[in-house]
Amino acid sequence: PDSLPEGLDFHPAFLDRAEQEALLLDIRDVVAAAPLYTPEMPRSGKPLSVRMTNCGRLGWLTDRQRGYRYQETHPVTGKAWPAIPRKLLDIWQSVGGCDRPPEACLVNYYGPDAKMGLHQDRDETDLSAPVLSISLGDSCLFRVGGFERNAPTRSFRLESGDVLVLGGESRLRFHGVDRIYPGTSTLLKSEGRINLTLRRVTP
Ligand code: MD3
Ligand code: FE
Repeated sequence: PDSLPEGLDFHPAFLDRAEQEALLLDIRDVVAAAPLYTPEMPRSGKPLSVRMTNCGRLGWLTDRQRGYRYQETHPVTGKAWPAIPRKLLDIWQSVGGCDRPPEACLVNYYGPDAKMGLHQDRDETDLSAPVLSISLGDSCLFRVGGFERNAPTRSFRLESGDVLVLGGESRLRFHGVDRIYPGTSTLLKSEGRINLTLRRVTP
């Protein structure tokens, strides 16, 4: 396979099965306090196929009226986001390579037919900090490109327990999730994939 672009630090099977199960219990608590909701595209209001929630001081969201942004409260309940579980802070400490703690953890839930189009992550004021991604449940086909939408892309699979750290110039690469491979993991009680994305938002 092709080597990954500079700035992508891939840790396959970083979490063993017991660690994935323990982390999943923490995420179930987060979702109990801050339910998954369906985000909408700015202006069109078209629903995303991925359902989302957050933990941490700030959460990323999008809706028709106000578009992409970070805010301190859940868009449906109006409550503050729950705290980031300690296990996630520990993972950030050990492989994130950033001395300050993450401020936001986006929880993405992909059902068997969900996907995420090619995009850049640029809603954070601090683009120097890395982004750390953890995959749980079914595998997906992930795609990473260059710094313009039409640049060539490379695809690879992300599997349950994999950790990906995006730093340096790669922080602004286009990326997306082309498809889920339903039934490739027994971690979740049903089909689907959870991705946790830890970020700093403010300088
Ligand atoms: C590569 N999520 O929430 S995380 C997102 O699997 C998002 O749910 C995907 O993209 C998911 O914004 C991918 C991995 C990721 C995150 C940021 C990146 C890959 C990246 C930034 C640059 C290049
Ligand atoms: Fe992204």
